[in-house]
Amino acid sequence: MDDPSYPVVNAHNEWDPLEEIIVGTVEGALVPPWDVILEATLHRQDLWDFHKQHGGSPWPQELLDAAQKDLDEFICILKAEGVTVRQPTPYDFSRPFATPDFESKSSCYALMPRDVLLIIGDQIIETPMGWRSRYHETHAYKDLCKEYFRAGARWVSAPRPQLSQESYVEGFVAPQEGEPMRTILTEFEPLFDAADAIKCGRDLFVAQSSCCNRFGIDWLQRHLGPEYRVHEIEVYDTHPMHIDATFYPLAPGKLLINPERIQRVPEMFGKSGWDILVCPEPMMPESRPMYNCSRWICMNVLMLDEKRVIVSKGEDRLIQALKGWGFAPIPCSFWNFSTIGGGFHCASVDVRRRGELQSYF
Ligand code: ABU
Repeated sequence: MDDPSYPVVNAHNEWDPLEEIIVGTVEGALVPPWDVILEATLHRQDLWDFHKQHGGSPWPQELLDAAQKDLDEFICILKAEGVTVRQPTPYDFSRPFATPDFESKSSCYALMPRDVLLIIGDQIIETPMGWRSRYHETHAYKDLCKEYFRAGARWVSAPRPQLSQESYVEGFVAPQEGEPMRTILTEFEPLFDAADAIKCGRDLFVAQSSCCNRFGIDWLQRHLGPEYRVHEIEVYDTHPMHIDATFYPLAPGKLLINPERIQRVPEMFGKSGWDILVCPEPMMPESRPMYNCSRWICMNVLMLDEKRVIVSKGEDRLIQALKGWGFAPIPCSFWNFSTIGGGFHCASVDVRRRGELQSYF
């Protein structure tokens, strides 16, 4: 950073020029231990058995090696594009733990900082995550948070959830395709992952999911105060988890949407002249096992500025579409990382983008 007077943490949207980012790590990653919430998040039921059998153990080495190779390429591109890359502190995720309300065989990983830390302006918010096995995941980021705090950032934690049985709908069964949308969370306490929200200056867009309830959205709005408007987006997803493969403002006036999950774009976009960019059908083969997300993870790109966008190699339809929409795509191999984790947006959290808080509506 050239200018020492500039905030060390500063992120108001998804597209201001990116200067510093935290990228997750494959090191120590474990298969998430089986928990009721996995039934609500995993799109493919045939993968439940894998989690039931291997949950709490390291991912097979060949999957980890392949994911590491993708992550190395991602980091290499970021650095070559002038972005400072930070990574979490190594943490032993294998230790079992218990609270008065639940027990977990282990933690999971620090693959996806986007879920754990919500950065709004100069503020880092540790989020009240809904997965019991991710309860202590924030520990892998504490060193970075302390460093950013000492350098001037604000740093808070949302109310620590209890994640007792009262947080989850008893006997929950995820809807079949075409059935009305429902989610596993009750309104017992505020819950959300950082990736359930997406930033667009003074406006934030959030969708209820298997990690985010209405109470969490209300908490976020009240915490951020009247400077911000938190909008709940209606999505259709039988296994909803996060908004960043569903509804993604890529640049001023350009909103990328998942055509299967978004039936109605809020009027404010049309009224303000935004282009609605419909994500083409993913190209990842359907046969590829996806242990943590869906093929729509192709939408989970990362903007380096209003033009440059890191996008998965192999997603040629999306790459062509992005070019046609005026972007400059930078392809990076990522299907192997996505197999056990998520996309570029999931695998990172932008710490500093050069820009000011403004309204785009
Ligand atoms: N951030 C993860 C998105 C998961 C999915 O929609 O496939």
